[in-house]
Amino acid sequence: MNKRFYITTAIDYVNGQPHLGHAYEKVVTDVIARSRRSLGEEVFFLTGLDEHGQKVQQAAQAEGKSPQVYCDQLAADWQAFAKKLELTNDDFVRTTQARHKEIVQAGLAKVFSAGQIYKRTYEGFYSTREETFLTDKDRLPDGTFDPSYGEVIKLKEENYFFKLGEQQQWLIEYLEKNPSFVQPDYRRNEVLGFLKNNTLEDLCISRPAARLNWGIPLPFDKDYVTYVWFDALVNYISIPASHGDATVTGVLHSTLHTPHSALSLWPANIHVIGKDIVKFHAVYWPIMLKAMGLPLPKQILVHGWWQKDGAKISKSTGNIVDPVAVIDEWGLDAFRFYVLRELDIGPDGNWTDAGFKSRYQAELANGLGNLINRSLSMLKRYRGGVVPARHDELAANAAKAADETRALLKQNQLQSALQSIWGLVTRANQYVDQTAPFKLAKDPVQAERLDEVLYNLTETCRVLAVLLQPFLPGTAVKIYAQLGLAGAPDKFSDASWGGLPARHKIGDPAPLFPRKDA
Ligand code: ME8
Repeated sequence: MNKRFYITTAIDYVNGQPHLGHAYEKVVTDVIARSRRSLGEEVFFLTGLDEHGQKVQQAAQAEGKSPQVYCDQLAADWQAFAKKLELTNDDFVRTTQARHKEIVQAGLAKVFSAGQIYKRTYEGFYSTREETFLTDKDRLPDGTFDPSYGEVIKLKEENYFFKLGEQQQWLIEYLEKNPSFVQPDYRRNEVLGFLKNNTLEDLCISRPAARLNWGIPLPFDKDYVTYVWFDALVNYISIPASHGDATVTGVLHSTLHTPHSALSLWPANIHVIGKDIVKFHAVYWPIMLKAMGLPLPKQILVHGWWQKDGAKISKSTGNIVDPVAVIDEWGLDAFRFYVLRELDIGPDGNWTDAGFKSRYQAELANGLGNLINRSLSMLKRYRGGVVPARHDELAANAAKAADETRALLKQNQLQSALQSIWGLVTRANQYVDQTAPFKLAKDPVQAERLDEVLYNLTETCRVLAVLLQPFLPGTAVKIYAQLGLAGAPDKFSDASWGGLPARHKIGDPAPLFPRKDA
């Protein structure tokens, strides 16, 4: 059994509806998953929901529902959202599932018996809104706490803590020896800086059930539930365990998997996350895994945050982008294209409606759409839709785009890969202008030259479908259908020049990205 290329997104808090940031992270992960499949790897792509915690408990109460009913209703919306984005996820985790809870408890039991979890009294400040303990270090210069913490109360409470103190040094060394563990580099440097300049305080991993009962009970003390991160992060291994992954089940026994469907998944190849949760993934998660006796993930890939019109996305101020509304108006691939082309994985991005429309018009409608439509329409008009003999005038351009795209996809450089693919789109559009097939068609002496030009254009359209498939899957399939080709353009090796045989008959051209001139 081969180990699969295992890639995950963060699991989203179930309170509220999905927004642009959630959509972006999922699309990025989907493109990486699709591109690895196209490159011939077996992939397992996991996404899902983080359903426990005080906020969910309170939101459910406010709506007069049980937390489980509340989660079930929202989970249906989030699963529909994953479909809307045409994600190719292989599973969808919900942290309220038995298969997840079992592994959270097994992990906690293991770390507890290894002496890494202990109980102590905490006395200090507590933010109910953020469900978090605060110290004097969290105070602003004027002595108050940031308003985002809401009401801060004094609290004295016994809780369970996970020992982190002794773990700092090996993690620093690990990060130094494994530069690709956290990417991009500047995020890795931030983590290293944090570890070198701070002493890690032990992590509180529980809440008393009397105060918060919407959580997974600690296996060694039923009066407590697991606090969010020891629950949420474990989804990355609980789902492999539920698929019989031997690395995880060898350490954390699972009774809930079907042995004949066993997959080999752990360690994850990539955890895709946003910049706000780097510390949890790059510091706490490796320490938790080591304490459980499991290998670390290969990479934590950190993306930036989207703003809209230069300001924070926020429901309360109404500064939002509703991905579903954008998709309904412009199509899924236009949405996927804009977020991937506009923002590299790493820096923060800024959504503007004008920027979106401008990329749609210039790059999709006038660039790609126009190329495919005029190339296929000319083949139809001048040659009855029948592909002429092979000719290689654009072969080197296509090979360059394919080679660059392959290399860039392997490095998760999605934005650069799109730039390279658009290099080919631009070159082919130029080629139409330079060779002017509409003029050649008027001169019978030029018939052979027209055949050459039409072959080059039609074959370039086919290569583009293959290169675009991970990014714009629907468009790629449409291009294939218009070319009269069966199946999906989902094997990168099909991008080699010359795939279209002479005398093949194409289908019917139709605009891919209708112009919207309003
Ligand atoms: O943090 N732009 O859930 P979450 C880009 N449940 N990405 C954004 C964003 C924005 N404006 N806003 C949020 C959680 N995100 C935890 C994770 S993982 C074991 C548990 C990203 O719903 C954010 O950075 O608040 C995170 O990666 C993801 O959306 C889910 O955020």
